[in-house]
Amino acid sequence: MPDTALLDQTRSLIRQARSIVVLSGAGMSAESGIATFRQASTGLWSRYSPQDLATPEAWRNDPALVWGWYLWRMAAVRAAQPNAGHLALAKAAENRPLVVVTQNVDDLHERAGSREVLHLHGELFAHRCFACARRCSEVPIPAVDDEPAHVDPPRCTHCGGRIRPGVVWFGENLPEAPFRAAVEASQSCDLMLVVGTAGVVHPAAALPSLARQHGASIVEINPQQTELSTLADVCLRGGAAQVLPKLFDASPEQLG
Ligand code: BV8
Ligand code: ZN
Repeated sequence: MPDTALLDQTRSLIRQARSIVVLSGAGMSAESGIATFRQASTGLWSRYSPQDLATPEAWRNDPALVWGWYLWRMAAVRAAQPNAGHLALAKAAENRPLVVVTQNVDDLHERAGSREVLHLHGELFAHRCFACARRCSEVPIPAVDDEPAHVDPPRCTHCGGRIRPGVVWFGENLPEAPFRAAVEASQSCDLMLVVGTAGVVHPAAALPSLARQHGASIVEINPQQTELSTLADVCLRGGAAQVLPKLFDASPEQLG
């Protein structure tokens, strides 16, 4: 847990802030039991690197393997609960302007009650047709297991095209509206909390320096040092579920 002086310094930045942006990455969901993007996945999926599977080439190459991987992740997210970090952010947004900009494709921020969530890399449950882009609401999600099952993606009822995960793969453009809103929020906030990201995936990783160029203070919340640490005014070395409640929930005497 970070030292009290750094927690106090961050709490006073929060008190003074007119608008706060929280940029979250895979580490935000780690304490909900969701493997982070670069942590080797558990079980038999560990022989696949997410970087290789989260691409249009992998999909064209073996859509059943990629769809099986996403089904496994959908089942894991369905079985997970928002953690104390997600809940602290949702509560904090009730009485101050706070926007969550997330690189994550899970729905844990929303399930914790966050209402303003900008998904830069799409959403795990927003399946759409690869051919005609029509949304597809429900797909059968099997129970969680480690088997990297090859599952043929369902077909679009409208055009017969394959249904794909509603996420942004490497080499694909980010969705315009959420990214534009994230850029605007980063340019106008006076505090950005960077939570649980290694800061290597662009253009999301450029948002903290954009915020800093526009005068924002930057606080990193991560047990490890990252590419973004040198940019931060304060580095809180701890887990999101431990640190965020301390920043928003606790009264000063509870800071221990
Ligand atoms: C694009 C959806 C235009 C899929 C994901 C500029 C420079 C360099 C490269 C590029 C560039 N511009 C574009 C690129 C290429 C590429 C890129 O950035 N490559 C990188 C790898 C070098 N970017 C793109 O392709 C993007 N598209 O720019 O379009 C374009 C078009 C064509 C050609 C060029 C440009 C699209 C990127 C989106 C990819 N999709 N996700 C899916 O999920 O399956 S990204 C994926 O990585 C996840 O969304 C994840 O959120 C994200 C970022 O990773 P992190 O969140 O940082 O997770 P990671 O595991 O790495 O780190 C976890 C961190 O948590 C660690 O620091 C750890 O210490 C910490 N942690 C652990 N436990 C905790 C914790 N923190 C707090 N509490 C804890 N308990
Ligand atoms: Zn279709």
